[in-house]
Amino acid sequence: MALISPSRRLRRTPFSDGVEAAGVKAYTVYNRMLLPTVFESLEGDYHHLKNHVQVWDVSVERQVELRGPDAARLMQMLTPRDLRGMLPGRCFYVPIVDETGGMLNDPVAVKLAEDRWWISIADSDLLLWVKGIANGYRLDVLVDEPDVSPLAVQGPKADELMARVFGETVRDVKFFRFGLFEFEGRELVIARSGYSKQGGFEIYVEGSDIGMPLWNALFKAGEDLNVRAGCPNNIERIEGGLLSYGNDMTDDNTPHECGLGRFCDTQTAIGCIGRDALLRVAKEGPVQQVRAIAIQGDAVAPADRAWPIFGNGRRVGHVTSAAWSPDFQTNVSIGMVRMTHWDTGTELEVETSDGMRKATVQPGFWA
Ligand code: THG
Repeated sequence: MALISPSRRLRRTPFSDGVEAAGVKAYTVYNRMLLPTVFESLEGDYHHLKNHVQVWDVSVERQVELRGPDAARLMQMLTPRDLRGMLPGRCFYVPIVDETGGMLNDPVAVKLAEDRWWISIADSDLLLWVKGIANGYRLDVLVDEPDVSPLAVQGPKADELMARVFGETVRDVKFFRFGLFEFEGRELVIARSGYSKQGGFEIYVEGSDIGMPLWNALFKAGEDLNVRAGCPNNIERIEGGLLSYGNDMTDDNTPHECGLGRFCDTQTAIGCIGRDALLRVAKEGPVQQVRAIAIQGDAVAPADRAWPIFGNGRRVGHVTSAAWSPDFQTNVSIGMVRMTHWDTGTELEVETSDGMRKATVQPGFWA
């Protein structure tokens, strides 16, 4: 692949200077912003993430802020997950659907107060959809993108590093909840969450000016913990079954096809724009669904397009993400598979960029 040409359209982040100084080797583009993908190597980063602690510039997880009396009403219009029981201080993983029940995004909703929410978005222009709804329904709510850039601290030593910078009480933050912690006189939202299965936190850095001071403080405090700059790791996230919007799902998929049925309460999510459509598809059940799939043979190339899946010689789906797993000693992948072939243990063939490979449906996260 050729290099990415820098320009103003391709936004830098408050931490880009630190990311560059740390020797970033590759970027992807996400929400029109730079997202690092490799520092040492995909496998080197993977082992380090599982054993130590990393600081990730995930500024690309842009926030859509809802502020005003109709904020909660608007939030419920966007998702089939019932938000009535959600208290301030909580984070919810929420499918966002359009009027056909198609997935528009799979963000984390952060409830700051009854009338103030952040939607921490995956890679699609959700701001435009939300602004359109707020204005079309004449809701009393302000919708914009604040100067908030998440910085993730992930890995088994994340608690130790965070306690050194923010104090011991940060250890008490529970999964998918947040607290307010001070840094240089500013209150920051810190949640126990992040796009890995290794545990850790996400700091919602409010104010670009404190980005590099915080970055530097974390690296200084973690010298003896072998802290490194890292990024969402494609091997680790496929092993862990974390979906990637635009890769593993698009607006052609319902949440049920994405295995996100457990985050839908379509019966009681009154006001959700896709509710009628989802009530219909939920009754029938999906005819295809995401699956973890082991692909035999040596390391495959990254899946930069959908790889057709065949069962008994017929097309039965496609692989959407794949990587060689050093720990599992096989290629791990995520694919969308028709119901006739989605049972655990089903033998398949995948037409990878490196030719046809045998593959097997794994027990997993969504079955
Ligand atoms: N954190 C924040 N914003 C984000 C992401 C994040 N925006 C983009 C992207 N990631 C959104 N997608 C996901 C996908 C999975 C999870 C979070 C965001 C996730 N899932 C857990 C799981 O599936 O095991 C837990 C879900 C739950 O139990 O609620 O963490 O990572 N701020």
